[in-house]
Amino acid sequence: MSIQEKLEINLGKTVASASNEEIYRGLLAIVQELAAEKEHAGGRKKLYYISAEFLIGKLLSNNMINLGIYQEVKEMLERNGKKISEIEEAEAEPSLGNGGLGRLAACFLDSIATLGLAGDGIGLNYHLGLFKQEFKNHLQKETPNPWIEEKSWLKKTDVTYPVMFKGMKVTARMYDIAVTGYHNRTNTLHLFDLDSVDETIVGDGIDFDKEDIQRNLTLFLYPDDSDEQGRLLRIYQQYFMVSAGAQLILDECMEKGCDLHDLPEYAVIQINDTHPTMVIPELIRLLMEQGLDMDEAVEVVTKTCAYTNHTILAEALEKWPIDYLKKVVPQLVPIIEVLDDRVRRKFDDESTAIIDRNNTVHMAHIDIHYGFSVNGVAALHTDILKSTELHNFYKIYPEKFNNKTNGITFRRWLMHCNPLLTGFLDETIGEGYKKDASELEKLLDYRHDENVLNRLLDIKYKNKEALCDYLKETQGLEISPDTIFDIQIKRLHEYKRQQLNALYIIDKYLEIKAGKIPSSKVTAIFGAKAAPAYVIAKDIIHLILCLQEIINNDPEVSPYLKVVMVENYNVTKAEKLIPACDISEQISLASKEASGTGNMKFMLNGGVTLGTEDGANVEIHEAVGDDNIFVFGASSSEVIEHYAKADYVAEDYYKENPAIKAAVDFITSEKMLETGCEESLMRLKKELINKDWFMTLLDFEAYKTAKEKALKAYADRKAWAEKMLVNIAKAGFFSSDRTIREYNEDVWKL
Ligand code: 26Q
Repeated sequence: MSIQEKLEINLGKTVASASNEEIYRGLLAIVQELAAEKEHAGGRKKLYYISAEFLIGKLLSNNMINLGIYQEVKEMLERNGKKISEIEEAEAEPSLGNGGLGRLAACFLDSIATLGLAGDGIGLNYHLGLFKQEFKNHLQKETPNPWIEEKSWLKKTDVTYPVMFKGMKVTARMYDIAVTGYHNRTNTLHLFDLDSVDETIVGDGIDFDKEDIQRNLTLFLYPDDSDEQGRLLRIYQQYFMVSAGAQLILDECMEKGCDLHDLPEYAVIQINDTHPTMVIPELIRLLMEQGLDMDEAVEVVTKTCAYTNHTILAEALEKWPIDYLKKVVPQLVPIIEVLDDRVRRKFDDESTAIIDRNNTVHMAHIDIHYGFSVNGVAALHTDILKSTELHNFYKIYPEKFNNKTNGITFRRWLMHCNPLLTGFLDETIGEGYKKDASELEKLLDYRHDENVLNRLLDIKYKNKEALCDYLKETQGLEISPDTIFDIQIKRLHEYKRQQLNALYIIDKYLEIKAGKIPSSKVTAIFGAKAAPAYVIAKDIIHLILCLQEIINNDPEVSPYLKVVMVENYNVTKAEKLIPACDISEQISLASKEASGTGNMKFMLNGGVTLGTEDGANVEIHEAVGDDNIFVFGASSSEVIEHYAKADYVAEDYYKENPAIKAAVDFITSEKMLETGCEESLMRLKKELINKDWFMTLLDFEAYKTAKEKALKAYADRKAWAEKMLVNIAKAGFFSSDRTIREYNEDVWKL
């Protein structure tokens, strides 16, 4: 039976007469059926990727690509007067993640299934994803972001587990989402939920009663943790996830005939950052319930668990007062105390203790002592962990430390989001690169082929036109594909330095106002959500929105410079922005961005990086060579030294560099105050002059010079196209298939 026939039976009407929503739901059912028919990856040992976030994004088109029916469906829809892009609109995006860490988990699931490895995800079924962002009066406003509909990718199962909290027992129910591999098997993402969760308790914006655990436990991804109730709720969520997850893992292993002493031969658990760390004491507890003694249980768990670190930012390393754990999960406290005691007896080093002198539990320390592998997510990041942040642990356990440079799935970030480039690559170098990404290097044979270079420019132009149409339709913005698309899209954080980009824009604006006409036309595009309680991050959004208002409406400036802040940046928007990018902004303060993965997505789509030597930018630089990237700024070792000596004084840069002073002063100029909020803009200006913890002003001159160089290089269209080509050709290393192969060879050994 053809897909059209199947769909029409399902719909009870013709495709031509069905609405987009009906077609979406019909295709959803067909895809779910096809995915269920696929074999699951087998074998004795299985990987469990446990993560508080899986930022999977919309699934329809990706699943159809992976199942090999995308083209057939697309053509069938066209014959019936429908567009696949309009059907996609009917799907709600599951935004079950904040940013990089959650998206990485989703790319990994895709690659694990594609490589045919037995590996499932374990997480939480948040009813509301990361908040929806709206702009009102040039400010971010947060509203609930529901994604679960009557018909969705979630399959409710009969599998339930009891989870004990202090004075309260709840029942975790498992929901499953099929994870399709590209032309391969299907794995599963298990998301745990509580039947009693109640969406009606959400009040104004994203406010809700934080103490009503029965009704709020899986309501939101990361509730605001600026108060104690929010932080306690986070512990409830984490324990709920790991307790149910641990019970599932033990059940599956026992079903395969595992004697629990041999658990490491049946299961390996990858702990995605510290959020699932309680799985370690919980497994120890469960194994002891099954009759193992403490020594055996600790040994078995240590051989089963591996930990990935995603940050060196002190404020993001989770530490919980032991009293919080006593209030929520008292059963784990004696176990954590024994784990701490053992470490203290063995190593006379306060810095590696689990419970510190203030009675605070360092979650990462549990992972490092009681896991067999510790990895960073890019070469530089792992080096910094070894030499600085986790140096005292590295001295104890050098054999545990390893690097796994992040990667991205080419199915979503090339084949799905950029069909024009994909078709062109198929024609030019064959389709082998879809299974073996290193084959992209075949493109290097064409680096001087004018035909090929022109085709690349043409594809980029078409993608820019499509983005223009989209922004016009969704936000009423008028931008031109004949300008340079300079894009910075990522979570809003001071260390990522969107404010540096904004200062450059102010500088350019002031130059134009002073009569210096630029030789290139630029559209500066941003997309970012700020954590609801992160005040300075919200101030930076406010600054950018005010600049958008002022600059785009200034007839002297707007022919040369426009500013766009994309509303509600998410995976779906990223898929539209990335193929249209000329210059990829990766300008974090060196040493602070563990890896970055957006940098890889841009590169793969022919965007040229303007970046610091940070995270995976370092490896991108090595791959493409000096001529095909624009690097600038203080090095990570210089930055680390500034912190060590505490010798960076932002005010000196402000006073001594007239361009910096003018740009910073503009933040609170009359012009800005006509549009923006004085309190917010004053606070931001003061922060830049008096603190500037992430050293924005330090790199301003170098950034300006590098950006001018990039803009100038863009004018030589042929030379620029060659840079695009080299970036695409060298992107193979950044396929998550490569990353997953490395995890499997070095860590999981499936
Ligand atoms: C911690 C404590 C309390 C509340 C929240 C958190 C929290 C939540 C989310 C801490 C960290 C995160 C997310 C971190 C993250 O996304 N890190 C990014 O991971 C990517 C994948 O490895 C890297 O590419 C990025 O460089 C890194 O910033």
